[in-house]
Amino acid sequence: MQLTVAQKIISEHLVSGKMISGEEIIISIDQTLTQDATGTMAYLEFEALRVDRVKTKKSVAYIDHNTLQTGPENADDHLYIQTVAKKYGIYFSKPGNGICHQVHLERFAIPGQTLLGSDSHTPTAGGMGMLAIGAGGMDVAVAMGSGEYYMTMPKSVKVELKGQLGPWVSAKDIILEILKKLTVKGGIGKIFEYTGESVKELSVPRRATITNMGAESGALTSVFPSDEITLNFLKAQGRENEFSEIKADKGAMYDEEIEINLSHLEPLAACPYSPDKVVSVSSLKGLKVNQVVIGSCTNSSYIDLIKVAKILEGRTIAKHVSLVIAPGSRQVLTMLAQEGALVSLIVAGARILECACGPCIGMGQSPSTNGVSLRTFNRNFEGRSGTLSAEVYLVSPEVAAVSAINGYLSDPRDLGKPPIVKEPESFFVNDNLIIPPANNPDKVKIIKGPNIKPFPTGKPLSSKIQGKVLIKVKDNITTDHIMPSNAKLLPYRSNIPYLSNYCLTSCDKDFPKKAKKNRGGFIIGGINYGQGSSREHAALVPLYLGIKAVLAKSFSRIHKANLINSGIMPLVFKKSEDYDEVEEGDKLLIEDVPSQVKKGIAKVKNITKNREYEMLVDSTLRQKEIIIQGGLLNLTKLKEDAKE
Ligand code: MIC
Ligand code: SF4
Repeated sequence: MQLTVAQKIISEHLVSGKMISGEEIIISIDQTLTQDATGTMAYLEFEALRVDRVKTKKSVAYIDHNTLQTGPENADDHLYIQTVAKKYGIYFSKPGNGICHQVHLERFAIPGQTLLGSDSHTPTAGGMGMLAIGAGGMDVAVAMGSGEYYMTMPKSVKVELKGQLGPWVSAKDIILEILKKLTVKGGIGKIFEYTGESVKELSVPRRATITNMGAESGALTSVFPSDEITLNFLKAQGRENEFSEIKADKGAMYDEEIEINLSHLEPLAACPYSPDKVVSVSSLKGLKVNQVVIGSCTNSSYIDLIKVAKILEGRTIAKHVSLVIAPGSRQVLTMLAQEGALVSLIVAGARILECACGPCIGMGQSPSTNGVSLRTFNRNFEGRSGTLSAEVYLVSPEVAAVSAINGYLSDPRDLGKPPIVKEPESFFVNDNLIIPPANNPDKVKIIKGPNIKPFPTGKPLSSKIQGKVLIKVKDNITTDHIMPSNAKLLPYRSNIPYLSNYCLTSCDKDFPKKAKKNRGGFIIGGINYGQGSSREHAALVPLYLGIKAVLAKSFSRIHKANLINSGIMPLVFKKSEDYDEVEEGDKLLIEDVPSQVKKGIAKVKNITKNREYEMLVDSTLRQKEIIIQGGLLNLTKLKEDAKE
């Protein structure tokens, strides 16, 4: 049988199930990654599983999100993660070493292997021919403990790349074009597989820009073949022995096909407040910008920043612009320094930040009130920058650099010929900030600071559930709405009671008060509820507030899994008119809950309006079992107890 790249990797890792789209399968997981903002919770959950050592080939814990350290909380989390990593067999990437996805691509990603990461941009490693999937912390904890992951077999979409990119048009414009076509929900249940004559024109970091931001379409993941380009990158990283070739078979079958002619593309920008609100840069030409930020796991590789340095060389940024640059890894920063490019950046007026997520997750550098900020990132959701009224546009590093010089959004093609830049033949390799696990785990003591609070766990489903509708929200609500992340809140990622005071406050500032007063209730959502981040806090915090179910038109993949893993029911409106009818304050009642969940259809009574809604429990058999037991941890413990 002829297979696609993803089908080849899945078939080699298939533990059980049939490779038919929509079917639940179990795959073995070779590698996991965590970052610190989701990692503390993931490791608390891992500890609760009572496993001695991770079962994966390689697990890595990164510190990259929470690096501002305005109090002891961040550093306490780092210490907890470092000690857990040492004890349980996990490599630890110290703060300053770089953003998890960039460092993973450089030092750990292996073609043909599987990677599960507690961050939605884990698909970055798909640029290396890996099957790399983002998930909630609990799923990653279970994968570390068992070496396995349950998932729904996706549909495969062939993305055929043809033609050549024009001058000043980049990999970022390819993925922006795809998002424009498909929107932020167009990838749900799918995997994008890149093929075509132009794939060979894209280096691994450029491929990784595309697979990274493919996450914004809601796709399970995106993958490139592993070919001579992959081999060259691995050679340059001193890891050629980890190469293997993986290409789709001729005649492999895809469920859908898209064709992108690269020569038709132009520089693009995503407008506030969604990565799919894409227009041409030329149509926005002249928009005055206050801030330009270059960095994030999408666009902070060596090739991106060396290009920026060449553009800025000998020039000065506009008087009213603040230019901020956060290199993706210490490897990138060191090479910029060695080659003198760092001097060009500094002299032009750039503010250099440490190698971390930084402004991408609102950890500093919030724009001014109503400020216009151009960013090379992947997300521009409302408020994510830390300034609610700021307007964030997502662009390529080329557009960002040229606009920083001009002070207004500029089409770089007006500048004449682009600088010539090449991928290096060898990267600077120094892994001294990656700490291997201990050989004598029994001697390692885990250190938990006072801000690390126990996480809430769900209760097995009771037969009757009732409560009020506490909030009704619109389509495409992101996890940034549900559980905001910024410099003030990120230090509390291991403190659910504290975070609960901010849940959904950007939609209704009184939501936490209402939830506490009513001892929980229901949330009503529109289409694609919970898109964006993998943070399971967006489920654990509602659980803490007593939320019993979220009734929505549809859910994003990771958030839905996080709700189920915490024991909250995600229910889907069978008729969208019912969404229109239900209002905040309505009293809802669900009876015979466990048996309705098993059947897959739940009748929800709206007592206030004297109406009944049919809701789908659109979940696999295993997920239904998890809901009935009140969360994945309860189910896992139950199964373990049954074994003993
Ligand atoms: C993000 O880009 O939104 C984050 C911050 O990396 C999240 C993870 C988190 O919330 O900690 C993600 O993408 O999963
Ligand atoms: Fe970090 Fe931003 Fe990438 Fe998320 S999207 S991992 S916050 S750099």
